[in-house]
Amino acid sequence: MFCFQCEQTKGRKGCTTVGVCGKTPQVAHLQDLLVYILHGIGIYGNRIRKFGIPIDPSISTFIYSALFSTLTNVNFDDERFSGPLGYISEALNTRNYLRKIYLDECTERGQKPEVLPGPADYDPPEGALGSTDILEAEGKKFGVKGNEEIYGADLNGVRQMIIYGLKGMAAYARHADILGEGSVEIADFTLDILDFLIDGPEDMRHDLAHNLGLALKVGEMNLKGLELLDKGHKLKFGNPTPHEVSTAPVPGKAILVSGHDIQDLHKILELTEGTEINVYTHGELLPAHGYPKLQEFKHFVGHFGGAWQNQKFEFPTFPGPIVITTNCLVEPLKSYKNRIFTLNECGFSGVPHLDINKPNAFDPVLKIANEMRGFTETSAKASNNKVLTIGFGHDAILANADKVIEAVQTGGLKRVFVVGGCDGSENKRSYYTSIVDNLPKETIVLTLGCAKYRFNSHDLGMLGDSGIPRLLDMGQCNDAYGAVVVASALAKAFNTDVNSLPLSIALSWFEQKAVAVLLSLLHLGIKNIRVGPVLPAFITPTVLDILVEKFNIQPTDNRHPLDDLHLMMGNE
Ligand code: FSO
Ligand code: SF4
Repeated sequence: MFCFQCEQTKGRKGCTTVGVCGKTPQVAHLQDLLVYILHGIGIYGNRIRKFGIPIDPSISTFIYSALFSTLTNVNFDDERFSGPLGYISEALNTRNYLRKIYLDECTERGQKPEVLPGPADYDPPEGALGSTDILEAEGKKFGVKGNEEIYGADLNGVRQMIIYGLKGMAAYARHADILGEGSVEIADFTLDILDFLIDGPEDMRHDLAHNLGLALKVGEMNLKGLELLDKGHKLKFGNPTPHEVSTAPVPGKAILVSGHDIQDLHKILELTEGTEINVYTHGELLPAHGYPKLQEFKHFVGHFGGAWQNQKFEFPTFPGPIVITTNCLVEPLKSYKNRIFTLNECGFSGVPHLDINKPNAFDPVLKIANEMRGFTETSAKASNNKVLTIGFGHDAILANADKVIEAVQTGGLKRVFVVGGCDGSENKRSYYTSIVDNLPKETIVLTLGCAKYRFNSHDLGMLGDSGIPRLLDMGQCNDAYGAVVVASALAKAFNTDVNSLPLSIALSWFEQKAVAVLLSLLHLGIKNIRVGPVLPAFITPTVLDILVEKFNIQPTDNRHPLDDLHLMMGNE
């Protein structure tokens, strides 16, 4: 196996024997095979689309879902890829379905079908479907390293960045889709790019600048997806408002819900309403407490735990079943493997996978919740009790725009910081905490994503007498869209561009959604972004030089946060 798609990749080069995340070589090869076949779907889908034949939205839903399943910390279950009803089998069926439409249309038009490359006609050997061993062996043919031989390290790195950005974009598009906010433009773009990477004109495929441009285009499409997701959340669950969330458990039976999917959480709240079971959020679901529709549930009582990487310490102490709606999932310990469940694209061998939209599918979770003691008076009292203030979406912040503008004009607000993204276990991530903890009092911080757990309980107080808290939790990593809206609104108010605002961004990255968000920011032309804790292994020194020259990207690796803070405060 060779995988270098996330920040924690082994030795900053690539995971080659087993993933640092726990991904097995089997799953890594199956995922490589799946992505290869998805290119075949792109090749035919793109041609059909260009014929003017509408493509059923279920095709893009499947592509997003399949790409999502290959993100870091999502699906570790080989059978979900290789099984008779697994992703690979469905990808082949989808590719064959589109191939038939293409060939039929060529016949109809009296046109000779094109001779198309690899994944357009690839078929695994007879009897392979359902066999992890055979499909794994097939996947070995289509890994990252093979591409490197063809394209060289620099170009291959950019091509992989396009794929990883596409994976992140697909994850967000999938969330938006579920909320009824699908986009034909994003779906078409996905087909186009999957097609281009294999069958685009050779000179363009080998052109570094062209590929960098495509990576920014992924960022542009991702931004559209984030906007749709923001819209979908608001239409369905109301506009987030500032809200205090308790981490003090309530005595009684309990279910913990983790991941990003607010729709699933809402469903779980409906399924548990009227029972004696309380529902808690974990990880990236904390922001769900800010939505009015979810606040209506009396048994939606609080939040438990911190960022994803602490699961193994925190989950054993949660006295009820745990439901993982999306990433980040890490290998469950024995102590809670019998009470953890996955939904959607998530999976882990031996962990029950549920479709909560099917009648009674959620019963096993309810059963365990009822059988377990839940929080007792004593265990509730012994817990780490904090109050976290959340719900500062872009509308809530812009409702105070006049105060922010006044504070800038009077010198009460010297700089706005955006510090957020993903968390992880490396010590180097304390960079972000140091930045936040040492900010001058004439600053505010917008934060989002699970990176905020490093400082979201720190008391930064208020911005002078403006009534605005200095630490504003905008929500999930996808709410990076909100930060863009706020920055654009401020730029407009001050009749300038985002790069001329007193604004600094420090992005903490971990997986492919963060790659997509970074590409979105670069697509907007935003400069001077700090990125850490270490740079992606797929960005070579040559490509980094280009990004530094164009965007003045600043790796935080080996930088002292206080030196950086000094620079960010206008001393660059
Ligand atoms: Fe974090 Fe995980 Fe939200 Fe990521 S929980 S690391 S960028 O999946 O998506 O911020
Ligand atoms: Fe390694 Fe990250 Fe790939 Fe897992 S997802 S195998 S940790 S590079």
